Amino acid sequence: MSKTSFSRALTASLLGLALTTAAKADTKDYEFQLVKDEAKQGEAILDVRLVDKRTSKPVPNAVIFAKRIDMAPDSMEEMTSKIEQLPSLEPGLYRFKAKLTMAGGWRLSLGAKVQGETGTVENKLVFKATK
Ligand SMILES: [Cu+2]
Repeated sequence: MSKTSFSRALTASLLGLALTTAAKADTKDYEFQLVKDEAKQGEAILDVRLVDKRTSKPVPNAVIFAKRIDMAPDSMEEMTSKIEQLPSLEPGLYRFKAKLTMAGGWRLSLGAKVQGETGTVENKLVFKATK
């Protein structure tokens, strides 16, 4: 192989690699992030953003199929509470109403389907309930 055809082959394979990477989004490219990592004890509204980590852009219209709240950060994984999803007020922002029955560390676990992606996004978010 001559030097030019080698470099041409290399360029072609790198280009192919770049195209495959760009076309294939993974659910690992998405992440839920809490807007605030503190909430008042009692009835609380939790705002969570879903972002595409590659672009930092918000991701709207994800379907949240699993949600759970518990006190795992304070070694009370069995201490769960009620949580319900509220209508979104802003694209890419997901709202939940939860009853934080005790001050301390809480964990919000979410499972979601993103439009156009196979697989699921699953994140565990930790925050604090204050008195
Ligand atoms: Cu507790």
